Amino acid sequence: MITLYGLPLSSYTAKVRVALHWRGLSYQEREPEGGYRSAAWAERVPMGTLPALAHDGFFLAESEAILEYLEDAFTERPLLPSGAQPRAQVRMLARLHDLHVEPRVRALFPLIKDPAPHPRLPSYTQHCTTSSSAWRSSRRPAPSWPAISPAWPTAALLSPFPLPGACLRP
Ligand SMILES: N[C@@H](CCC(=O)N[C@@H](CS)C(=O)NCC(=O)O)C(=O)O
Repeated sequence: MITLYGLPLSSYTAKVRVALHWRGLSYQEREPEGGYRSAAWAERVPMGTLPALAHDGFFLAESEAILEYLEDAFTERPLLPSGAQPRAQVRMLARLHDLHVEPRVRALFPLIKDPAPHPRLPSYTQHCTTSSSAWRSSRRPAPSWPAISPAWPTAALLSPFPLPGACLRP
């Protein structure tokens, strides 16, 4: 029995959801009882984050750790390619998502609630346009890239993204 604790808007949760679907595993998804800011959730996950996974009494937080657990526990349909270098490339993409893409996407969340144009939106849009072409031309390791996609959910999540830079930093 697998339970994914997550949120619809969370791309960290989406990584795990993609990995579960890729393997054809049946699971239920729900939000923590009382919400992820509750004291009960803090007891299970000290950082109070989502996603988390429960599997036959085993409980784990942190999306990358969960992906690696699924890779080890369900070996029939691996997401990681074989070979040290392709595996390292996929892990690099995962880090890029976790450390650089998601935090900048998250900085835009207030726009959902606030109908007024965000003062930094024009510079963000401009930056996305320029960094998108820069990403394509200089950062994508073209020869081996297709071989690893969609090897790891983050690779699939990340590939259409530009790599936003510093424009959303305060
Ligand atoms: N490193 C964590 C980050 C997870 C994360 O930040 N999740 C967000 C939801 S998308 C969250 O739980 N935010 C609540 C908070 O940080 O208080 C992972 O990869 O699972």
